[in-house]
Amino acid sequence: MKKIVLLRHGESTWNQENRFTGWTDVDLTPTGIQEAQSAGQLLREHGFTFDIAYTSVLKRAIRTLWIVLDEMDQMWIPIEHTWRLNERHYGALQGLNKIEIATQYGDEQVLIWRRSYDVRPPALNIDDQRYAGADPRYKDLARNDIPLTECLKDTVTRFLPYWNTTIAPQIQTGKSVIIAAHGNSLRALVKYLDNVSDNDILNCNIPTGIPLVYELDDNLKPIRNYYLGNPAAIHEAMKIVANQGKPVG
Ligand code: DG2
Repeated sequence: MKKIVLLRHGESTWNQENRFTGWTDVDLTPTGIQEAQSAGQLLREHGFTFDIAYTSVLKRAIRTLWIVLDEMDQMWIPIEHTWRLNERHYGALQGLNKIEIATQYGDEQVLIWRRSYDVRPPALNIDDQRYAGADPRYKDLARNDIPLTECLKDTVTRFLPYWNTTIAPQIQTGKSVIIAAHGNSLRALVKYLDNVSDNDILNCNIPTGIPLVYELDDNLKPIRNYYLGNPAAIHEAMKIVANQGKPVG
């Protein structure tokens, strides 16, 4: 039996401000740092050790991974960064407040933009300052690979080749893997691993900073998955994520 750990970064400044983040490179809040520390402690207490780590090129995920590995005294393991694990690109919504957008467009529309499988949020214009084309970390990408917006399906399409060619073979050879990434790039992986239907993935909300363990058979088919930590607190954390796009009152 093989085990992998998926971890959404700890709370970011834009999670705290309830803004659509996507490819914007915001950092962790003090709460996010604490969440990452607790995740590392939990993993250590449960006897996890890792051979290799994968993360995005966004600092909220990278820093979370550093903190976790520091808590585990495993900072020496190789870390691979890939844009393919970046958060789903939120297009022209990036930077906007989720509640304000829900007040303007209705919470149904926001739910569709946040959680539907194949509906893209409004796209950025190529001359928008938020367009990632001029960012040096993406300089080797083909222009078509730099998104103007993405739905979850697009995120699955860009992430799966990396899973198939890079991460899965490492797991197959017996390496113990942690993936520190984002709410929606991890939903893309969960959808693939568990073969979740396009409809059911709407209800999947991944909380910040709580390790999600997958036990896999030799063909990397899931046997079971579970979060580490207090079930009531985890349930509450998922509810908080789900409600981020709902107007108050
Ligand atoms: C959040 C997810 O991404 O937001 O892009 O706003 O995981 O990097 O904080 P993350 C964002 P929701 O899809 O849950 O609204």
